Amino acid sequence: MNRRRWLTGAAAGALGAMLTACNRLTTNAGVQQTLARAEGLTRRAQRLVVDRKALAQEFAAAEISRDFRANGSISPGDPGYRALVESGFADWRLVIDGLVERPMALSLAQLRSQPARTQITRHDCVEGWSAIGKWSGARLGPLLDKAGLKPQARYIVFHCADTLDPNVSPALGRYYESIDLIDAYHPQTILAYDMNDAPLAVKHGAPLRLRVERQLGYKHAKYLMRIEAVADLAGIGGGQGGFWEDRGYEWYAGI
Ligand SMILES: Nc1nc2c(c(=O)[nH]1)N[C@H]1C(S)=C(S)[C@@H](COP(=O)(O)O)O[C@H]1N2
Ligand SMILES: [Mo]
Repeated sequence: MNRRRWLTGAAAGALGAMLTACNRLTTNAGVQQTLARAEGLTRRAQRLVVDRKALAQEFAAAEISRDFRANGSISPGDPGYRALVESGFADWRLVIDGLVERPMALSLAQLRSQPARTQITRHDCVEGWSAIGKWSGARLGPLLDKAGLKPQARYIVFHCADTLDPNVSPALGRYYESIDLIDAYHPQTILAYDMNDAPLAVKHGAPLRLRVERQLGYKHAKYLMRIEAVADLAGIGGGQGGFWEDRGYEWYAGI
């Protein structure tokens, strides 16, 4: 039976592999019969989601890196951000808007009183380095439930304060990222305000950064200002779902 092979493809998480496996499946007469049954479809769809819901590995306190490298923007010069740093982020608010029933603007104190999670995880950057850190933050899922996603919402976009590429228009030069709802509701997806038991340092994205532990480093947007629920990613930045995606990186950077 090809079911085992199909599952191997799903576990690999590579869309290409899955599509290949699916094509192999749909040309098999026996499997075609199974697929014709709604139950079979549901089980396969479920299997896909279950794989995406698996937890990233967590580590012991003793394994936390002594020197967690900072990368990309480490001291944004954007005047709006500088002003926020000067005031100790007193005036900073996280806006949650777009396709939500109840748009919100949350202070750091309000975020700290939301359902939270602490986790020690490994950050993997495509540039070839990794580091283990301890992160505490508000779980994104419950926050989105509070805002009330509209049925058309399919992606969550993270708008950041920093301009990483000053040589293009602000819309293209500012950092941003996006994830789908499976990752948004993943239990380890948090808006982190603490790193290694201390408030997030500027170089690591103060006052708030995303941790989306099943994906590579560039998805973990720092300097969060606004979270927007959208139906599609066209029309945001360069349209590919993120600053680096607009420059050729994969949108789904699963690990
Ligand atoms: N706003 C913003 N977020 C960002 C970046 C950035 O330049 N700006 N760099 C990304 C990359 S490539 C990595 S590896 C991590 C680095 O996080 P760190 O500085 O805490 O190590 O942040 C990601 N998020
Ligand atoms: Mo990175």
